[in-house]
Amino acid sequence: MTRPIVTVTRRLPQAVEAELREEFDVRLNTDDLPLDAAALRRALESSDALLCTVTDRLDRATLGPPPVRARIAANFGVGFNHIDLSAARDLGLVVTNTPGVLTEATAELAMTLMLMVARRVTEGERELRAGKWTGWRPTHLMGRGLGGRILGIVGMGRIGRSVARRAANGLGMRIEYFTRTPTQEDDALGRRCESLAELLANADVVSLHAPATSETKRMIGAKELRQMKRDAVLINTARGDLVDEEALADALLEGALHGAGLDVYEHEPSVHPRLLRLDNVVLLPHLGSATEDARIGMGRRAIENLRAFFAGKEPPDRVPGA
Ligand code: 8YV
Repeated sequence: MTRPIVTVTRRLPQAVEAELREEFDVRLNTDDLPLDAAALRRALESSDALLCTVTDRLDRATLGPPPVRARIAANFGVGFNHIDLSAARDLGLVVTNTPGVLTEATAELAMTLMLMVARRVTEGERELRAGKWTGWRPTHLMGRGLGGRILGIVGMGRIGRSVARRAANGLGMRIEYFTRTPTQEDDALGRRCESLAELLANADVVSLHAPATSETKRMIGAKELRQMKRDAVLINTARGDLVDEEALADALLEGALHGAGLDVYEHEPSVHPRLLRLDNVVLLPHLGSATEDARIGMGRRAIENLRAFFAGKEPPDRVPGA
């Protein structure tokens, strides 16, 4: 029996590539360089499935006109804003993602960023490595403690809730949240705000956990940054599209915020040059799900989706709308 051809657009953890080989005719990207539009289109035309990632821009131009051979794009990751779902639907391409398996890893990274910004960790490390540390002194790099402060969570999905629990139980923070579809479970985790403005005005730390959609694009701009407390911290481990980076650089430069911690950017892998020059922002290279457990879990979840699809079943994580 011929096995489905699966083009895997980036290197995956070894265990995942080995498992894929057991069931599929796998085409690996041994160089691990991102595929451009032409290479993605060739993959769509010559394979039965794509196992793709956030670095694959599957927009209408690339998905293009039918026919293609591929019938499913199994995304390695939970966010799918790099895939034009309506173009995928027009092409008859099923799209799946990998929810659940990266919740803990991403929540941990949001906590890491919160502490790094509040306690000025990277400023201290840079100073020490540059040989500029002159020794202990009472006024050296004083940051902000997080215990008892208000954490404002934007978007109470799996990751937002996990951050709420960690911040409340681990750091003793008080939780407020703003979300479009609140549940009773959310009420047990914190106080619901009626508007984003209310949350921004109350929170000492604002952490973004909303998906990138046309409604959430640049939801944090100049106006929203002005609504935040002057000594607040902004954390973004969701998607760069949510924040107007130019406006954030202005706010950080003017001292309108204590600081920011970013793991995602509007134009990855480019980072706004003005952010790169600021000391009160911690910048990480999209590491949210970068633990071995999460990345292997994501790979296995993508395989489960492919397996179900080619067995003629409904894939467990089919993205609605595609
Ligand atoms: C992934 C992510 O590493 O899952 C997501 O949405 O943002 C990341 O944690 C990335 O998307 C891989 O495709």
